[in-house]
Amino acid sequence: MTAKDAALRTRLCEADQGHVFRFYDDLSAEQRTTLLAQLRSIDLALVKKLIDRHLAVETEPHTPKLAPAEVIPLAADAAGRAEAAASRKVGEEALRAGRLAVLVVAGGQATRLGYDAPKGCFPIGPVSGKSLFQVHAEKVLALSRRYGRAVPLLLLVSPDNHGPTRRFFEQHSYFGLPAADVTFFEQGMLPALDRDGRLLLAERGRIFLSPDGHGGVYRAAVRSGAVAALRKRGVDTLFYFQVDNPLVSVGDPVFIGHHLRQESEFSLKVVAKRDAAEKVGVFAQLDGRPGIVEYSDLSAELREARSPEGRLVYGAGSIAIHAFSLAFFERLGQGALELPYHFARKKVPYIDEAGDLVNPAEPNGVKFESFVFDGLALARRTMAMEVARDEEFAPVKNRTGEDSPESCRQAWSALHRRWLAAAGLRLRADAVAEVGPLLALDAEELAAKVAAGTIGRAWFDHA
Ligand code: UD2
Repeated sequence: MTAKDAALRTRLCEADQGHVFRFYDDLSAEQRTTLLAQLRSIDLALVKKLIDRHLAVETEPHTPKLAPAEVIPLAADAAGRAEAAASRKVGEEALRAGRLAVLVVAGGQATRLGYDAPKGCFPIGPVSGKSLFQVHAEKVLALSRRYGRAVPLLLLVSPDNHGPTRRFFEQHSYFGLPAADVTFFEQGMLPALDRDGRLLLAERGRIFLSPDGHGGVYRAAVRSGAVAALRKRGVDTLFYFQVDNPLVSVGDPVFIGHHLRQESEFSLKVVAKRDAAEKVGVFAQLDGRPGIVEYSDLSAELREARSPEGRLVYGAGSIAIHAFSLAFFERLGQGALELPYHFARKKVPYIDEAGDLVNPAEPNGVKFESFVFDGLALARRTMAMEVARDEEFAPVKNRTGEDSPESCRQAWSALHRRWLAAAGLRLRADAVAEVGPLLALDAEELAAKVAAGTIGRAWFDHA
């Protein structure tokens, strides 16, 4: 052991974590290197804070006082449409000036979908079978062509899926994007702790670590140098979304325009919840600050509460599409503002004192995560805008049923059938539709291309 490693061991022993070296002498050289690297990556001061705040005292989680929050409604009337048009102009100017970058969070484990590769590799296009990554990348490419400026694409990955994600992009020549405009950066990992606050060993020479939640995106973006690189090329605004939603309108200029005109630091899109039980966080005022209350944290009474007109009082469902000012990202990522950690008790398989693997029947460990949306409470100004679910949100989360590949493809095909119909093209009643992003990013672009004869009617008029 080098002097540095010995010092690391001393620090761990002092933090009452010396047990992680119990099997050290029996490990191979390679296993020792892996274990030491893992241990070096663990922020012991943070672990101590998590123990002090969440384990040492049996506190009830704080239940914030809720009130509905202000949301820009769907632009249904003339005034709304005029505001949207004014914002579109501002958003388009920002795109033309190269001020926007796109950020996709793709570090999650896709457990519910039960898919082995990174979720972004999942084939989803209803006609083309394109992967989620391809659809997102092509939208970025189409955006850069439309506004005549390169749009950098950033992907948050985890140490576990970084390699396969990067390889997937390489194998597909970055889906037409310049490789220099695509950046992968890794989120942090956090250990799970047992009830006494001790690190759990997944193997004799390996600590159990899991991704630190999408709230880790701020720190990871700053630490990796990605934020500094964006600033250098003149980017000051980030468009953020989750890898699992192929309907996202990437870089939506109306949204970006509202965000910029309101001088918001953190903006979000919401949809009317499908029903009280839908598993999306709800945008609301929490203890007087804007925030999102996660579906699992909303009491049944508040979840079901309805206004006299019959609308859900807490019905502004977050679809995890955000805009950020880069300056806010920097402040959070540099640690000037601190996000809270959420914790969950889980069954974590571990190696016991005798060196045997135990598969616990009851939760034995606590996992910690931070959430990107907890940044809302820390932003100086925020903006929320309602959008139509059937135009912008069809996530792939579960294997079957709601929010599954099948429901996603159906929503996608239905949307693109409407685009085609609005452009005056007729499809057979049972035909599945998909308009590639490089052909058209929205209904207006499609209609304009059809009107200009760029897209032949002959393709379609065979009903
Ligand atoms: C998320 C939101 C929910 C709603 C919904 C919309 C949370 C806690 N809840 O629910 O309120 O907006 O999405 O679809 O976010 N990820 C990482 N690193 C991590 C964890 C997650 O990059 O450590 C990414 C993951 O790859 C995915 C996204 O974050 O793109 C969402 O993660 P999820 O699928 O766990 O969140 P979900 O569906 O429970």
